[in-house]
Amino acid sequence: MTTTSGTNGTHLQDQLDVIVVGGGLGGLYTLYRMRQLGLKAHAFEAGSGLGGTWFWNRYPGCRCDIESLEYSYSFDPELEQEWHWADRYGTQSQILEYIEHVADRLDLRKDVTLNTRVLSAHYDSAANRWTITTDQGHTISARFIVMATGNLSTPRVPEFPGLDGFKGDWYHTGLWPHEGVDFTGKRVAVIGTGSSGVQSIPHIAEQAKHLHVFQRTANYILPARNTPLDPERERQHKATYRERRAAAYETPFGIAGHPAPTKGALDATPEEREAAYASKWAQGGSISFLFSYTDLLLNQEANDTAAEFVRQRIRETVKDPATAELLCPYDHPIGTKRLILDTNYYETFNRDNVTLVDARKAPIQSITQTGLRTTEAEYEFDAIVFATGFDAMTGALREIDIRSDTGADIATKWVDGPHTYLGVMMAGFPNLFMVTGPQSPGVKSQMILSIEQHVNFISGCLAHMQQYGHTRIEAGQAAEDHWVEYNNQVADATLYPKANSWYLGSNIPGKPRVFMPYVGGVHTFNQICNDIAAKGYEGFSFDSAGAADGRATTAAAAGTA
Ligand code: N01
Repeated sequence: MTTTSGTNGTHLQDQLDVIVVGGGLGGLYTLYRMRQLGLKAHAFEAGSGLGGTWFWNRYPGCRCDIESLEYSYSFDPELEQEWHWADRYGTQSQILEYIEHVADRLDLRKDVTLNTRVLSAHYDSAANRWTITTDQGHTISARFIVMATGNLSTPRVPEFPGLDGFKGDWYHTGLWPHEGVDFTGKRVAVIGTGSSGVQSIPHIAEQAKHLHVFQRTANYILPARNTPLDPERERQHKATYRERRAAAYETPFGIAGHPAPTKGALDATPEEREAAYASKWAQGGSISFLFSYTDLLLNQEANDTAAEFVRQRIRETVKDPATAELLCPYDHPIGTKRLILDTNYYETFNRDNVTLVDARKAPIQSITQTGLRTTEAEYEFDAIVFATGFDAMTGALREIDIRSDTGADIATKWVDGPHTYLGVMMAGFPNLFMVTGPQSPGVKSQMILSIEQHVNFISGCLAHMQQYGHTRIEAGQAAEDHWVEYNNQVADATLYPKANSWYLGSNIPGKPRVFMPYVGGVHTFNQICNDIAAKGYEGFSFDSAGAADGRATTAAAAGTA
């Protein structure tokens, strides 16, 4: 057992106020905010470097689908003025460089232990402390624990029989080798056509002798139209950065600069619709496309008009009609899975060295020593790339043995899907916070804005506790139940649940099918959080050094939203 940790060799045991799990964008901002409260916080990160998603996902073509000027921290006005983004959409290496710069600027590295995976987190109610164990043998405790574990941080390779015996090389996009992979002259398979597959396929196709793409579900893919960042656009954006950041909180996706639509698709003529979609298509990006009309995510008939527009673009681009038709999505409404932005994806299927395989008609049965077998055919490959996604939103938390001595454990609590209050806390787990946990808008928003919003809310809770001398905070059961029900109602009023997506957990066999993100919008969520804070953190219970605090605990039973 080790009780000493920290890259600076600090003796942490019994000195910590806050354990932070994760050294990505959420973990780093948490460290910064905890310091501002005068709390001693330390983060544990499984990777050998900082950056979370942007540390691990190094596959060729990896790039953010939110524009660089938006996808950045907003808390430091000088930083946002000083930092120069090279491209309209940041590449993985550009974003990682930015994160590392922020860590250095704020001197955060000394409070992060790398190469260390947290295995368990147990709460001792008498001591009112959380104790973690790690795969490096640490046992460390603190008063609070903040899970900044990410939503797409648990890569999953489907359990195909035979993978162990494959004689070639295989990779998962979310665990890409740091030294890169050279596919030159190789026969390659890519399995999966979500964002990771779509971004990597054009690059792999340029190198491979032959590339087979195994597609189970066709997706809606819009052009990114990435370019070097236009200096005039950067200047204008930076001149109004503060206003833009504030305005982002008033929008559904946490991204300003996209005028909200004012009419429904079915109120427009076919010619008007075509012109509207074509203009958004030419601009590039997904938010502006979804903002063409008010009802695209609410009304199937309206949605069909946008979906057909995209299918027409696919048919225009892909020369072989059969391949084009296979690439056309029909099985879910556009926008109900994460919209994908591409550069040259559809064009890639015009190459002689690329073959699209219908893995729905003929599912992959097994990996063989020399390739893979579907229900229809056998293929030989030198390398297989699994772009098969993640156990999203709940996977990283469920991998940690989180329990309390009062009987709560996360495996039991979430057996039928996640139960949280605001995605920030869970009844039964005092003093444990989540950053953009399930049932928060995180993945349905500009992620960094949601991280900041959540961490600011957590900081507000802790400042409130400092002010009133509380030592324990817990989500009330009634408030949590109400939030879960409300979350489901909001999702059910949209078309989102119609798609088999990782939002629903449907990509993981056996995972409960529950729609996990909050889709009421950043603007609504932020307002709800502000109202809850203004009411003394309504829905949470507090007590002080073991003695219940009447003022706060009475507020605890109330539901919200
Ligand atoms: O994963 P996915 P991802 N046989 O789950 C297929 C973010 N992200 O890593 O749809 C055959 O979307 C699966 O098929 P199906 C972004 O939020 C952002 O691509 O389940 N195929 C699907 O095609 C994104 O949404 C960026 O039928 C199998 C694919 O694997 C999220 O991460 C970049 C299969 C998985 O797609 C996840 O994206 C990258 C099987 N047995 C990621 N099992 C940007 O910012 C699974 N599949 C741009």
